[in-house]
Amino acid sequence: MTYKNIIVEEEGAAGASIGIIALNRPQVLNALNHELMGELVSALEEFDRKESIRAIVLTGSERAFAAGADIKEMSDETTISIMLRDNFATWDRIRNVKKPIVCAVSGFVLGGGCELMMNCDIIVASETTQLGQPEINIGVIPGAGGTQRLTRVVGKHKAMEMILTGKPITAPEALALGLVNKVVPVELYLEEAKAIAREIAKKSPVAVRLAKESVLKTYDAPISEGLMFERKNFYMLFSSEDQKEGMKAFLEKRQPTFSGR
Ligand code: CO8
Repeated sequence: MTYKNIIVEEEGAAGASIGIIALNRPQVLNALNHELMGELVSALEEFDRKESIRAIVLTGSERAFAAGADIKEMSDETTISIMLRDNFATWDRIRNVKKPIVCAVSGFVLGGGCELMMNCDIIVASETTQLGQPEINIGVIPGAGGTQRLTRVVGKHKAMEMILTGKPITAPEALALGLVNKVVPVELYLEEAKAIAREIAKKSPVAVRLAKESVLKTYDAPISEGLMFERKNFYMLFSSEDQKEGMKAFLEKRQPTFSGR
């Protein structure tokens, strides 16, 4: 299949290859629009079906893994339009990928970008990575699992700080919090992620599949309720003047004035 917003490759020995997907919208720092998300899920599911692929690497560019959901595309949504569009159905399909996904991040890992990263299984970050949930700066909240997954990984107080101030953290801070597995120099982060994927590719694919499924079972079982709760609140914010003002101000490159309505 040919894709417009991602680059898809396979590497390695026949029968035990790894699949590599790179997000590729450099002009907007890999902002996640509907088209990119659709392509990403198709590519992930294609690798999941293909027997010779044993592990998947998901990456972006050195400057940005992804700077979040596409604010331009989202800015005019209403509560009803965004709910009916149900983009999260696409995100839910990422959760159902059976093969391990090693995420190689660098540069900006923000908003939906951070949430996408947290859907992966093992994370390698470059030293230049900045990770955060800055949605509060544009009058909304994380909508693709950020309030739930970040809290589980880093704990309540750090999650509160990140989500309520919108300030990003550095790669070494993320490592200390257990949000990423490894931090390596920028020229090595993709290679390191591929090395981990190749290591997994040598194991029994059945054992790998059941191991991933088992870890996610404990991790995901009670999360579904939290995800629905967060989703409703995210939709509700598209009725607010602050969401309109926050996203408009971003697109007009000015500071927002929030009214609290
Ligand atoms: N959406 C759309 N365009 C973006 C985004 C984005 N998230 N981020 C950057 N861009 C665009 C900029 O508008 C700019 O475009 P142009 O050149 O046409 O003006 C280009 O990318 C380069 O960006 P900057 O000039 O701003 O680059 P800087 O290096 O000065 O700044 C930053 C980089 C700090 C990353 C800055 O771009 C920024 O703050 N971006 C927005 C970050 C953000 O708020 N992310 C959260 C978005 S909301 C979200 O993710 C909710 C997820 C919920 C799930 C939704 C599923 C539907």
